[in-house]
Amino acid sequence: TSSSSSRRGAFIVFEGLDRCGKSTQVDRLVQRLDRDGHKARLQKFPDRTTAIGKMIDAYLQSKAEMDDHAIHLLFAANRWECAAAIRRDLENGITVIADRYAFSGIAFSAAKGLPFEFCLQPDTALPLPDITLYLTLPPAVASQRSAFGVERYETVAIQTAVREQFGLVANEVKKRHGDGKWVEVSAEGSIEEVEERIWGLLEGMISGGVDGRIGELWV
Ligand code: Z5A
Ligand code: MG
Repeated sequence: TSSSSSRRGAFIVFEGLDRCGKSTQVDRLVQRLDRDGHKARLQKFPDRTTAIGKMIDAYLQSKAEMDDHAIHLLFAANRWECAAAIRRDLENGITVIADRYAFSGIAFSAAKGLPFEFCLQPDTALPLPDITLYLTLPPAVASQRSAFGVERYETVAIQTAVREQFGLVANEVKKRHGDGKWVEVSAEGSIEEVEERIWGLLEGMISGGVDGRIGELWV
């Protein structure tokens, strides 16, 4: 019989286009788990608090220019500097919920024209999410939610190119790690409706914990 101590926390990633509601849903999920007395931690990517994160923040706000390859590597480096803490928390039974991850990194850089294989490489062997929820929203609904912000990438043309690349990223995840690792979830409806839809998908994995070692991305 598998004792509960052999089970680790689940690593759950939220991805999706701009304004589909990732941060809203991630916050609500962490609050729900806190209320239930379940140990959970939110990890935002980019993590703008680190030294590398501050460089990324300046780039996103167009306060700094950067070569496309260089900023791609910085986004990946920003994940690597958080990787050991994610692994440690999972092993200690803490559920880690990430707001964006390597898949955003690949989709945005590939949308700018960098070779797909180059984009995959720097995140190789990062902790593998147990599940990635890809929130989907028809562009017409997204445009009603709120105006685009002022950050780089927040235009219709870029978001359209990024959506296409997310499709290729999804195929790659399914091919290398199995169909269950990437799940599309409709982000249409009220915040509460989307929250319940997400909870239905995650409840078992979170409350039961996960068996087995933490995988490595693309390996
Ligand atoms: N980027 C990259 O290039 N490479 C990388 O490796 C990584 C990221 C990790 C910053 O990301 C940029 O970095 C991003 C990708 C790139 N560029 N773009 N685009 P970020 O995560 O910091 O971006 P953000 O500023 O948090 O925005 P967001 O993530 O795009 O939005 P969101 O989190 O998905 O949506 P939200 O903030 O939860 O909701 C948006 C609005 O809709 C808000 O007013 C909500 O109250 C409202 N909302 C939410 N849900 C609903 C429902 N159900 N109904 C109605 N209204 C709703
Ligand atoms: Mg967000």
